Amino acid sequence: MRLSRYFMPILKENPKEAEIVSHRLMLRAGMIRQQSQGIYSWLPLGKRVLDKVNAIIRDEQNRAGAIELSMPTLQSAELWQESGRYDAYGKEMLRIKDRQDRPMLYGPTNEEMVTDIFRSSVKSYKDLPLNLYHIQLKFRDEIRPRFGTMRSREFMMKDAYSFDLTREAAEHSYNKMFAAYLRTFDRLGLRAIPMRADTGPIGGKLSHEFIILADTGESEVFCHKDFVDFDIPDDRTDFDSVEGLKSIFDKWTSLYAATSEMHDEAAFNAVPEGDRLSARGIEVGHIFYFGTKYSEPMGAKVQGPDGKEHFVHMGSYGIGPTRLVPAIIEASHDDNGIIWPASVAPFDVVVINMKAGDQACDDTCELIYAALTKAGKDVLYDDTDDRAGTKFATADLIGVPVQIIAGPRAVANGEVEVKDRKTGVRETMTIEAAINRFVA
Ligand code: P5A
Repeated sequence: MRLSRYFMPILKENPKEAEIVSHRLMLRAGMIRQQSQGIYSWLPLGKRVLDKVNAIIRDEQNRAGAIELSMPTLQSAELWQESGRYDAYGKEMLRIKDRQDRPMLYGPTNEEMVTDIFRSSVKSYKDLPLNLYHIQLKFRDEIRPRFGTMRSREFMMKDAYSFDLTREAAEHSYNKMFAAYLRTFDRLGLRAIPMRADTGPIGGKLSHEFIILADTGESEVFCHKDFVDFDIPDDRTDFDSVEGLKSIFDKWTSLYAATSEMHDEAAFNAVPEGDRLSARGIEVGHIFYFGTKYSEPMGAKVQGPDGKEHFVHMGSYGIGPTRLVPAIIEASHDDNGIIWPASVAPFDVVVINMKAGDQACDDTCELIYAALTKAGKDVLYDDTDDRAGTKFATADLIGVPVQIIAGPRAVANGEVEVKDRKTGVRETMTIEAAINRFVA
């Protein structure tokens, strides 16, 4: 992508409305734009990051056996009247009437709709287990939308829904998502700790919030500090192994970890003082087991091996991609801007032409740009005629992991500078060596 032809509206000044660093940097880097309170457009740079986050989420959902579909954002009120949540959900639900005066709503979550899909076509235990998910926009009329896309009214969610014949089978489905979440957040460069949490309007008695420790987090959390160094299930994890997944779940729930709503002061005080971590955190995911809460009132049942009908046991599993992007920034930035983990960076490398219009600089940059693009890298080429200082500041602000800098003096020697955004270390090397770093 040539910067001269891209759309990346950088802000020079710090936006006054932004209270936390991720919101400030997302606005300054031209990643998002607020359209109305708590409702955002994702501009091209932001969209690239969001897409990469979603690709990792999708990959790990698929690995764990979940199957992707797509459900609508607008839902009929009737389904919610069946489950009893239409009245219970309260003011957070945006209620709409269509031209026939039929009550509709912009979905805050999809338990009812997916239960309706399930009951219409699954009739036998032989079709279980089943886990259906999608990545889709939701709307919650939050009383205090804030911090940009961290807590917005319209936001994206990956929501998965599992169906099983028995409670034991449903626990295995829960453990699959539990392990998939640990892997997902790790691949996003984050350390997320599962904590016992309040189930709120989704319901049920068992749930875990996945929390990233951050001073700017909205949740108050308490946990054993060993969680910070626990091993993540690797890519040989067998998602069909009941014992294997149970042992991952048992290990990751063996020590104290709870959000403030579920906090048990006495149990926390039993943790040796030096091991106690009391901090603030960002909830980036939340998984639930709620048994037959929706299947019973909505009549979602299957025939079991005993020939009898059984209401299915369900769970639901949410991740917030539009919250994850600012959460990653909260965890990874410096005074100059964002530092993206390579897995979600909007571009793999930025090529900076320090003297656009100078033949040697132009030729060198074009050569590098073409070679890296051909190698399948996402390359941003700063071919604008801005001052070198402005270009460096922009490259640091948008946080691309590697910068290749081509200035007249180095280029005259057949060389460029390669800068690592995270460490700030700069190395001079031949043009060929710079290319080979990515191609080899
Ligand atoms: C689980 C999937 C649910 O809605 N139903 C379907 C269950 N869970 S949840 O905890 O309420 O939300 C899941 C995740 O969505 C993100 N999230 C938000 N992100 C940005 N702005 C918001 N207002 C917002 N509300 C929820 C969080 O990451 C949450 O863990």
